[in-house]
Amino acid sequence: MRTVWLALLALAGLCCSSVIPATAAQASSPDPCYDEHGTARRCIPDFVNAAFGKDVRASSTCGTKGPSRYCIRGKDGDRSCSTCDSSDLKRSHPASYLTDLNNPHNLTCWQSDTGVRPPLNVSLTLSLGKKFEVTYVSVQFCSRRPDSMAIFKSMDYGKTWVPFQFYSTQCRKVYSRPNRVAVAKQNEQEAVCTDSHVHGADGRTLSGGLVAFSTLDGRPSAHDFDNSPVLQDWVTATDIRVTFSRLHEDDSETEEEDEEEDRDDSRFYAVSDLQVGGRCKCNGHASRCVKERETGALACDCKHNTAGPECDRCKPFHYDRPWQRATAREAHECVACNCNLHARRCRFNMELYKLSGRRSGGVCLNCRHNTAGRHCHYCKEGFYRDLSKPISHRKACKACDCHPVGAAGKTCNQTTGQCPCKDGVTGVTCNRCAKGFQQSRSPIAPCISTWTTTFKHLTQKKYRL
Ligand SMILES: [Ca+2]
Repeated sequence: MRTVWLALLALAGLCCSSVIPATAAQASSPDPCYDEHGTARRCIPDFVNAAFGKDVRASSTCGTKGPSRYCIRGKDGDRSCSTCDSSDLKRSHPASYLTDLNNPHNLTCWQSDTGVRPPLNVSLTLSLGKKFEVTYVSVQFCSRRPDSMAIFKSMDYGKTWVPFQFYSTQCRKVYSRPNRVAVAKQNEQEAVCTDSHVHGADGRTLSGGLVAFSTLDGRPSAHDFDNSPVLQDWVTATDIRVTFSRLHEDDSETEEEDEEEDRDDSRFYAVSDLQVGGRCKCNGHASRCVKERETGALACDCKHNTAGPECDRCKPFHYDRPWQRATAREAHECVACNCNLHARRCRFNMELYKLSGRRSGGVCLNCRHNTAGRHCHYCKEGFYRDLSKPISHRKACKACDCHPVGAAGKTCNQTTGQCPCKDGVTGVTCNRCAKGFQQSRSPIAPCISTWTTTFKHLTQKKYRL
């Protein structure tokens, strides 16, 4: 198990940056988010040590309030003492040593404060700058492993924290949790407590300074991660915090003969490397994360018509189907609304999407060029289709121009453009009298039958007679 971890850590150590520079070579290489036919497919950023080079906030660091003495016990049992001083580079143990390049031949270690009353509760807080999907968190100690420590994560940039994992020889006493409880399907998002950092599977006491927490280890849905929103959420973090709550108890037992002050000198935590192995979270829609030019913030280089820091929504005008995370089988790219080039905005409608058999749910907004409809696919009232032009043409819809007096309304036939004419009126726009009719002065009946007028004249004559 440990060998696997070491191999994993070594691998993560190789790729020491979470940002891959956009070089000319990369720009010309095929985009991993599309196959050779240009079809969208899932893509994910490289696996990195997301902690590398990032700032870590330590609640306690030795030598920051002036030089302080500390002692360590060697393998032969001898104590050797030194001074920690933050103003002296050779004697300082700053938090930046937690995430610098980890060279096994020249370990650089952060150290918590020593002194008469050293703090026993010490925390290390690391901001990843954006959401990551964390595979493991590892802590490599320079001192002995602490008796009790916990790993927390935040998904909202440090506003709220939830536990990832507890380690203690006294889980109930220190963290009020049972020791080594198996994770069931119902509580996959729960942190467990274990003494495995001290006691190996065979009951042996573990030596060496590495404590590594694998986020998916022992979680039932891990093999079906693609279809487990619970675990996708569980591994997501923007910040990581490691807290040490208890030193290793053996220290005090073996040092009973030492003076009180000497004991305090050796009561501190020291860590050479804090790693957060994982991938920049882009929901399968980006193959890399880049620093935004304006803000300097880390963000996914979103493809598949997605947008947002984690490609967690569809980009504007691509709301024809709902946003979805990509899976190994389906890229779930966002699709543009079909507005026949007449609208720049659209919205998603779930009812229409369901009615279409989950194919299309986009509704165009503010159709221009006198068009109307969900897809701006017909002419608005008072206009008709010019069939000599395609519907996407700017002049696909012509004004009806119905005659204000001759027509009975302003709306014409959508395909022929024929306006509704009053009795005796004719023409596409109802602008002239039909055969056998002549113009009158009445706006109600602008054309009257010539026969009627003759008859009227005759009768009038009759009456006069
Ligand atoms: Ca280091």
